[in-house]
Amino acid sequence: MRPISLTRYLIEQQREHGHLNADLRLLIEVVARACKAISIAIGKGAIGGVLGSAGSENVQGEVQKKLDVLSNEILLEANEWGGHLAALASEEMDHPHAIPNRYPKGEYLLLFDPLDGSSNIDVNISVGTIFSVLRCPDGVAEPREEDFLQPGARQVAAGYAVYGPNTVLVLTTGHGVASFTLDREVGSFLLSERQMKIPAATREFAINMSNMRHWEPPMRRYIDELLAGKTGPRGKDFNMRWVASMVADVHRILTRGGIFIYPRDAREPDKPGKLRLMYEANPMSFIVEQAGGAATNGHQRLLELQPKALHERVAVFLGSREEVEVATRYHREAAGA
Ligand code: AHM
Ligand code: MG
Repeated sequence: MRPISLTRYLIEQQREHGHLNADLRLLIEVVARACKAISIAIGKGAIGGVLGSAGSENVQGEVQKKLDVLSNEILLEANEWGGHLAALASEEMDHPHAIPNRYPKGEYLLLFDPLDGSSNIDVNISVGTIFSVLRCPDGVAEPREEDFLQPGARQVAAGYAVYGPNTVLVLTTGHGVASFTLDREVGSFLLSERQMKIPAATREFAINMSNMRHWEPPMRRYIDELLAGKTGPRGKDFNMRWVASMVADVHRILTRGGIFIYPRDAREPDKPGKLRLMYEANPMSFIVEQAGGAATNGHQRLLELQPKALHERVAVFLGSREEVEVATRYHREAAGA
């Protein structure tokens, strides 16, 4: 069978299901094209002069890598002029970015983490780009921060690119999850899986165990029970994986199941987690739910949370439904809910 390109897939979705309009299709194609450019830059590594620190800090006080800055610029430049966006926001920028007046404006808001897992760049381990698409509220011509603060359930599309041994784009527009692999010679993303599904049960978990001493009691209880294996309360052995690139960990879960957890912990008591609600948790939750999995903050469905700030952090439990349910139940019980 002839391969199906991302363009053809999107046009067929538009024709068959009518849930994609021309602007949303353009937006997805523009983001995919930017991901190709990022993939090429990453692929050059040391010989492209792209490794190492940029010598700057982002709004979260994290040191930016050269590739964080470059990926952000690639996504900005690609998305400014097409007329499909009302505004965009990035994990690497303090405030929303307005579309310059010389370009037409569209009805969508785009949010992205341009390069997720950046601690892995210099050691040649998979990193990724995560994006989320919302509709600009009616009647808003100059979107401000509050216009972005919509619950994840209102996303109209979300996706990620994982830059690993191959570059894969995973996409949902609310009708299941499809994946595309970059054909480097042809330069296009080709459909590799039409409907990704996360198995409900799993024997694999992903968490940074070095933070265990900072965890809350229900978190410890859940992991202690997994570690107890066959002779423990769960009655089966579990395996552990932690790439420290959320995109790569989530991609493994979409491929073969598992639970990914970045819980709240006592290191920074005023922050409810490490990962960002708008740039990481919401798009990944939308994808995971569309693939039959579940996603919570330990208490509530992530997609129902009302965001309070653009760079808000949140605890994340996502992946195979049965495990997310057990971990969430333990947290709810501990809270007396
Ligand atoms: P980043 O967006 O600054 O790269 O941070 C997010 C990353 C996730 O990809 C990953 O799951 C997590 O941070 C790893 O954190 P840790 O180094 O604490 O294990
Ligand atoms: Mg990130």
